[in-house]
Amino acid sequence: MTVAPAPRDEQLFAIVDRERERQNTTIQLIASENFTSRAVMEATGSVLTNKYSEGYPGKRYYGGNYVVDDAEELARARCKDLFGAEHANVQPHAGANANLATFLALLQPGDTIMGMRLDQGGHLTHGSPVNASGKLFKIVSYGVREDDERLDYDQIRDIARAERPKMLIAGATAYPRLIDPEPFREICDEIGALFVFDAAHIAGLIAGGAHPSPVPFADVTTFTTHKTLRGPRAGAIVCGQDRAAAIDKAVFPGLQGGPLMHVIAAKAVAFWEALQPSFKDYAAQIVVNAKALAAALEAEGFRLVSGGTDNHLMLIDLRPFDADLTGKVAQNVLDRAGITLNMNTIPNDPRSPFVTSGLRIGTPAVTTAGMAGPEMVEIAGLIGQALRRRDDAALAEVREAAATLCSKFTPYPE
Ligand code: DSN
Repeated sequence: MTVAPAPRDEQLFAIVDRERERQNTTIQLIASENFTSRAVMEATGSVLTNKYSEGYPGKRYYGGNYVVDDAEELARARCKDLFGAEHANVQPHAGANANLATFLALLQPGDTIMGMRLDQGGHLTHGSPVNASGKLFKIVSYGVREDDERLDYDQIRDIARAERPKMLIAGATAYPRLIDPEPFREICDEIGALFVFDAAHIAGLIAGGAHPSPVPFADVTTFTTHKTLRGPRAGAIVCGQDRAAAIDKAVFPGLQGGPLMHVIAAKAVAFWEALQPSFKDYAAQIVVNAKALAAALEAEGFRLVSGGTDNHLMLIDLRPFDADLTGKVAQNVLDRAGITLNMNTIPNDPRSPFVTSGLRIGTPAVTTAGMAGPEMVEIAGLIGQALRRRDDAALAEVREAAATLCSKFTPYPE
């Protein structure tokens, strides 16, 4: 007996079509998003989604893994090649899992972790009290210098000397400047701490040679594959052979169950794409575009946290532009104007994280779409226009201009 094919789920696929339309016709400026290639989506939507493969290549708990083993081996080999690492674990479902697995591999509950504070640009998984990291470990944190809103390595060293954490984490979600891995390594060597670099946001900039690689300096480097790296929504870990067994054991069976083989296959595709010479140009262009957008936003009257950017993102402090305009209102206004970005706290923000005084803006997706300098100036102008006027007529005008711009740089025309 054969099973009759199910009728197409029109309801769900109409939603997918609407989302593709949204991505094609509005400007995507969320710093942690990108447009993956068709090949990445093909792998993610492949028959590999059907396979259970708990374990690692050659050591699985189920039969029939001799094919998907090749996919995971390929992903691991390409990941090692891309980052110049001795070992890669490509199974983490997300950056958060990659971080938690790293902590479980190298620490005992109650040990002290030192990371960047969430409200200064850090990440939830670096010790926020509402996250498992903050519940399982003792957390001490560092932030940015008050005057120039940049990391101060002397200040980080002073805190580390006083607090003697077992692990020091570098990496951020809302820090627009270069993070130098070398001083972190020196601090860790001085106090005998482990050094973990969370490269979630900048993995693509590192892979493309636009930012220094932490891999030779860090004990463990974690990252996501879907931000600047432009792969599927997932995470990965690279480290030296000395940490390989502990990391692998912590990911499985320590934290996760069956790996998502279709996503691992898509990671293999993304690593291959990032190994192509053209990815270097892409990574460099992300930064060129970010600098152009930052300069144009300043010309529109916005204050940028730290005065600009060295990477793929910038933070606007809205207060000098309009003291009453919150990040929350600005995000909603821009959504209505066809410009997608997110509200974000700025360092020492007087407002709550649900309201905020800032906006985070990133260039990975618009760069993938093919936009460059002139488009960055146009986008800054549209943001300025929408946030200055905010009435229905103005937002309709901006939305139309955004759609016209996107029609020349459509990510998924087919
Ligand atoms: N949600 C990610 C970001 O937007 O930066 C971090 O996990």
